[in-house]
Amino acid sequence: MIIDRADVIVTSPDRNFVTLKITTSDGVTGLGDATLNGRELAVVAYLTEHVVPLLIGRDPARIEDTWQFLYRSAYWRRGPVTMAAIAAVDVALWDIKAKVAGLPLYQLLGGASRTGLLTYGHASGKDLEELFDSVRDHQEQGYKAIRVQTGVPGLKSIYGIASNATFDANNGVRYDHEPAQRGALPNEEDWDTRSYLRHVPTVFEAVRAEFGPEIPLLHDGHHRMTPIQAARLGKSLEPYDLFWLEDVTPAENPEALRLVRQHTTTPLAIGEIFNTVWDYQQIIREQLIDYVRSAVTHTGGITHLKKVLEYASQYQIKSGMHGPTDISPVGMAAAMHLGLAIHNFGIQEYMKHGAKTDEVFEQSFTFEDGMLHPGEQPGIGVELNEQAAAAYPYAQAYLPYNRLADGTVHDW
Ligand code: EZ4
Ligand code: CO
Repeated sequence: MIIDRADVIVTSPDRNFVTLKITTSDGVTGLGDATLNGRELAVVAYLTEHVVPLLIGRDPARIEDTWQFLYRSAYWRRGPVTMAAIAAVDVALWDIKAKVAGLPLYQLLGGASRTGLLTYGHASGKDLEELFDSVRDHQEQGYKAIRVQTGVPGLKSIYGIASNATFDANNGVRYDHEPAQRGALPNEEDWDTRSYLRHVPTVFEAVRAEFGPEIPLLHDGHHRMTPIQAARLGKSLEPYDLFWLEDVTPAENPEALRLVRQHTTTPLAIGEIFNTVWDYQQIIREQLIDYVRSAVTHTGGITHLKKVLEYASQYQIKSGMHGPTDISPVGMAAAMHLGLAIHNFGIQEYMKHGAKTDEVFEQSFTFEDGMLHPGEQPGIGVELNEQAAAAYPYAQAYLPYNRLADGTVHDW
């Protein structure tokens, strides 16, 4: 059996998705997610121009060898575009291997280590009233753990707040929240760290008073603070017992977390924009984090993320895989198989996709009582309805960016 063809399919049902479909000489197909939010077509070109020609004629069973070949033969290693492309190949080959074996992929990864995956959903609101409604709505949907993001007085538009206006093509489906916006230019948001640092602890105090001490609560700082500001935030949130505080400082400088760690016992999560084990090397070894945020889609696939998580397991660091709507159902399913199999699973981020996305990607995973399960279908359990996909052509979209009051560009 050899790889006969590989097609890169771009579709934009509720948002843009890039999917690699590998077909073998025996007619077995495998899917991989290569979606890089706001830079989708760079990965399409990387795959189409440089990777697909290398795949034709290869043995689809040689997953590790193909991974090493694509990573090392490029010479220009790492980076989000390269690693999303390699991830798509890797997951598609795992999908094929599991289909050939007639087993759901998690069985090939060691079998189930648990009955289902604890998830967290995204509650948000511009003020407390809206936020409380959103938390209640998530509890009604079954979520047992909830991320809390709110507006900050004085700031017009900030990260993490759901808005039905975000997506015109969304057909009334509320994404909590989808930050990428269709259009020719990125949206500008505003930011003020001092206002944020004053406001956030009051929000968590109110949420604990309303919803009690039991429910695991999470929060995303989205890379905006200096180490000393992040340390202060972690400390000021300690009374509210967060499950984690995410991305407190810009991820390029992992050493910044050392100072944060010295000042707070609030658990820390980072890594949604990391691509390789090298990005994690120091912060895992020095135990500067508690959760690894990488998605299968952005970290070289199952083959590589499994290595990151095995390394993390030596230090009691757990998985907290990235699962926003820009991870396609293919990427989500891959994450679920990996999460079900590994010992050091922590939590899985999960936001429901829109109805159009569910029409394009036929899924066998389930979400019940706040828990995800990848299902028992051979492979990863997702198939692409190519006819449906073709009805939604690529639409240019960008993530927003931030400016401070004086016009300076700030981390988003
Ligand atoms: O901004 O997925 O934790 N979740 C996040 C996301 C990211 C987007 C970027 O594509 O930080 O909302
Ligand atoms: Co995040």
